[in-house]
Amino acid sequence: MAVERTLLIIKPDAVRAGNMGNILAMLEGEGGFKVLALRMEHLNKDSAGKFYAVHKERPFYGELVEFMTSGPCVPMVLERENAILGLRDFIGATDPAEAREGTVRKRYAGSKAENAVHASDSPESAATEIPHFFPEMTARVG
Ligand code: 3AN
Repeated sequence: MAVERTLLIIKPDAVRAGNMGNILAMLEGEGGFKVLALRMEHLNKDSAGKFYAVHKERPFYGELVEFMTSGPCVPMVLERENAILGLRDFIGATDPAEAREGTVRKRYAGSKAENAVHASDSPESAATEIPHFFPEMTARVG
């Protein structure tokens, strides 16, 4: 399996609840992900709106941008074998009620809207989401 890079964001709800350290420990420990870059940032509407532009037509877009700008979040670049799909599996389903036991969202997400973390869902998403926050980095390994 190929070594890949992906983007994860610890969302404002998880930062507010004091779960940033627990989530990082899960990612580095059980998850086996290597943290290549990380920053705490309070997003403005422009940055959050651009990041979630793919959801622009969805009914929850306004709410999503509002929530993502409600406090600081922690975007990071993670690297591992099969990092993209592996991380999606590790964080669990979007709706915590459907998330598998032991996943990040099962443990730390409160609702479908405030669900603790974001992770790139495909190589194409990782390739645009990584430089959105870390323009000096690419999704490509090596
Ligand atoms: P995922 O984050 O698992 O890729 P998507 O792509 O369906 O899920 O949704 C993107 C983000 O939009 C989610 N992380 C969540 O915060 C928010 N979201 C999804 N569905 C809803 C909903 N029904 N109501 C409010 N927010 C939602």
